[in-house]
Amino acid sequence: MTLDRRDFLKKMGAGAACAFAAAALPRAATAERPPNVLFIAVDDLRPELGAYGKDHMVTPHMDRLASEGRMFERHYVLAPSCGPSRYALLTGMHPTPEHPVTYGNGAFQLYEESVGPLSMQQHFRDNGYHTTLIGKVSHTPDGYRGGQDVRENREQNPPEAPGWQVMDTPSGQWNDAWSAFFAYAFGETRTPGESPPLEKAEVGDRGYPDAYLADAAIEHLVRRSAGDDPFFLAVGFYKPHLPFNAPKKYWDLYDRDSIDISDVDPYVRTGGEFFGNYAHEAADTEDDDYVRELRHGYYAATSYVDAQIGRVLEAVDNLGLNENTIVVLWGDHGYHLGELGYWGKHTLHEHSLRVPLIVRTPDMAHPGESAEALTSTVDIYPTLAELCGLEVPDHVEGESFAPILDDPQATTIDRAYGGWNRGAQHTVRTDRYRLIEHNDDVRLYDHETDPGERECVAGDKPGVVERLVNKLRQMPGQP
Ligand SMILES: [Ca+2]
Repeated sequence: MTLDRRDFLKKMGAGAACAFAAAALPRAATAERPPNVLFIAVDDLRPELGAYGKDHMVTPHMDRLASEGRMFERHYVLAPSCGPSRYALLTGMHPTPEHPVTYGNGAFQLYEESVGPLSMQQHFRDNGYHTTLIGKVSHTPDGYRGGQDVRENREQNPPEAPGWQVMDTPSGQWNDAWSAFFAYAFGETRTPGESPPLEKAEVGDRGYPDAYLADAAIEHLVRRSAGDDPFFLAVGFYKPHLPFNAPKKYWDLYDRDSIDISDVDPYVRTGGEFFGNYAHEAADTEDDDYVRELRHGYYAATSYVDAQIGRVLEAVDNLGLNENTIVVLWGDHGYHLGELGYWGKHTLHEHSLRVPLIVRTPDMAHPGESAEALTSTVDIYPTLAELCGLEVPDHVEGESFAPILDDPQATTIDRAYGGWNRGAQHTVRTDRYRLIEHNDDVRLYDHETDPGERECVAGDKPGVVERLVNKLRQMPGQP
């Protein structure tokens, strides 16, 4: 895709060309037109990218975005699962015991029951933005209601969360969004309990669905760049979510034998996902070759989705949208690839809650300098609202981190919260510690000495425990 913005401007007339010929627009909204937002969600993406100091990874496009924007070293999601994490993103709210559903994948039911708050996309739409969803932005892979048992005519269902003017998720050779979400090559999809958790097929990029999502995103960028209204375009890629499938050329970027598995611990337990949905047994995790193969698959799927993100960012460049488009890249939660003996995401450890967040604004101050400050996913809604000149709705519980975009040394919050298991488990992360509370069991980890959260030090630090338990009680939405 090498469409030039100037070609569009010719069609639009000289007046528009003059407006866009101005020097870089200020970051905040201008009188003429507020900035566009391109929001890229990546499913189950660990902060295991070259930009995050993981030199074994081949992720040049996300790395480049980080070099041009602000990379957040310590961004935390609210829950270790797709639905609740994305619900917090789109509402700006913490999970709450008042609505236990907000801790689980059914979080978006709240909209169905008409008690959902004003969504981020609805707020942008109400303020003159054209809003588009492509792929997995809320919980389902196309944003329509309906679980895996609903595969046909999904577009007849209402959206999971209101506010999208356009919902356009191509499913290519897989015919429906759920089949595409669990895609194997050649139009195949997952058979629960039987399919392998990884695949290396000799196919091109369009051998898997994320290339189609990138195609759709590029098409909408072209269309929206010629439109009169600012746009809010959200694109949700499927990989590296299980199954760890990718074209062979992305597997070939890594040498299996050199994949480090020294931080893989003996099996303790696994998420139901590996067990229930794929031909995976606990005993397999004692096999170093298999463990290396799983990590290899995750890395290949990450490089594959990186390439698709690169195509979308290239279109942003080629269309001349950089000067008035905010780009956000966000992972919906992390993942244990054997750390602490766990395979999956459903824990409140650092591995599950820390994710990549990269924000690039048109007039980025100190581009390429990363920020160490804590930020939380509930902070994204108020940040984007502020950057685009919108009021922050009263229900939003996050705090704008726009000051960190101006100054990478700035701080905005001193804690990041999380919850899981219908409210039975909570966590708070501070600059130095993580505390996890599960009923009467309280665990404390000291990141100054133990970044892998391997040793509970609650017994040694009762004062810290007391302080952080009190902090946890201040989590918004708690009784
Ligand atoms: Ca996810």
